[in-house]
Amino acid sequence: MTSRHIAVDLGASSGRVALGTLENGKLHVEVLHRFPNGGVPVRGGLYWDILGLWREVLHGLKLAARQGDIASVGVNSWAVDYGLIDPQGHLMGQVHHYRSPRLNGVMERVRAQLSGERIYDATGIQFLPFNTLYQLAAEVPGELARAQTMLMVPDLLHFWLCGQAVTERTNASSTQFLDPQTGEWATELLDALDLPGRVLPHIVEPGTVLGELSTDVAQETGLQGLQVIAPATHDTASAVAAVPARGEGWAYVSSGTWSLVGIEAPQPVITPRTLAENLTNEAGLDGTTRLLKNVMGLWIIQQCNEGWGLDYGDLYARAAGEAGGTLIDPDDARFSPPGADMPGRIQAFCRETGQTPPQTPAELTRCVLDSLALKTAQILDVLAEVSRQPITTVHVVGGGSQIGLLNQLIADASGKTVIAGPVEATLMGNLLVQARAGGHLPGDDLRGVVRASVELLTFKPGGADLSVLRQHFQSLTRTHNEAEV
Ligand code: LFR
Repeated sequence: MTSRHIAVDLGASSGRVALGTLENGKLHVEVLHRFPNGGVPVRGGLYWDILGLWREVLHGLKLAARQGDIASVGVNSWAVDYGLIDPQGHLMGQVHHYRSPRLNGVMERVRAQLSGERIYDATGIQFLPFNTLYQLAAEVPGELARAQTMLMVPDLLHFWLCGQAVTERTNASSTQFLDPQTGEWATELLDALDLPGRVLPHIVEPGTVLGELSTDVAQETGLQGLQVIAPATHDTASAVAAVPARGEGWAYVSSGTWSLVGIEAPQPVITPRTLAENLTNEAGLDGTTRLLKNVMGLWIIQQCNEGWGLDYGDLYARAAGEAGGTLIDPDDARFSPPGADMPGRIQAFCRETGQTPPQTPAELTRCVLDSLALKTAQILDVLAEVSRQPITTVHVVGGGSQIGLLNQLIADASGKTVIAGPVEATLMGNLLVQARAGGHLPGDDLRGVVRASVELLTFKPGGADLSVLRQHFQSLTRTHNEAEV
């Protein structure tokens, strides 16, 4: 049995349209179209070029049409951002970027109105200043009153593809106003903030057939008779669905612009301890919970490299030759905004914490990678503790899984075996959920298909003794963790 599906994966720094062919229990992924993405600054605001992204998607679909006979298409993207739709079905205004300065101070204001405990008890979601809850609170008065519906970015693209305006569950959970116990919107949080819960669409599960490709899109792209199927539309949820793990005792790192460090739990874990650690309980595939923590990730290096313009392979090879040992807390709020002064921000952090600042691109990169590895190890310990499950293996998936140095550092810092790959976990998770929904994947073993389809690399701990560095890191981050929740 052969089936073919198209996955659209929109990431914060790049997007792609890929064709997946499922044949004899193996999935072959071919990226047909790759395009850059990023925030567009305008007069102090920061936005996504959503129409530009849509044009790239249409272009990718045209390329796919040349391949003939495709069963379905589905879109995933980063989380939390949305568009507002007016009663005529038109997009209102722009789609704001989650790093927009419009959010400065908003989370603090909302938390002064509703207590942190109340928000966390109702949602189990990590406090991040850009959660949709704070974005809605930052809307210009009147905008929400005019809106008929709020659609998350992948939902918006599905709406444009087939006319169905619904929200898919995994991404809905990133808003911080979905109740993981009832599975419904936690509208009482919006009511308490005077925000209109009526704009929230009906929630559907990953794997829901949304409809047929609209006639206008079919005409524009040359694709005929395709179903639009919602995958796990949050990119991290699709990536976790494709983690090639088996059995128990494993964690994952979805490594890219962000580093999402977590485990898959059978149900949400919402306790004073998970609140204190600021862990998130995002919805996963098939009713699972993604108990994880956001770590700033490769964003810091990406922003540095905007100025350096270096080849990433060379940069990481040079970083591997550095002694390392200078550390930052990658989750310090100063590293979140975009900007060419990222090396300066790293150096300032080092100076403030009594360390000699790294100077060269290789030294700066090594400093970030060491810090990311130590942060990952720290979170893995917390996850094992709160879930009462030992973790022995860490699956690193996504673009960052190609950085051998980082994989080895995570193994050394955590004392756990790291298994790296697949690079295209998000695309694979997206494609496999579509294939299953369309009845093309007998059985439920998505992860088995991934294991059969890709080569994985193993990194054993023991390269270096990092106990002193771990202690140093612990003392650097303690202050920050306390400030976070
Ligand atoms: C990763 C990701 C994270 C989310 C962040 C912002 O691409 O989706 O899971 O917290 O982007 O949306």
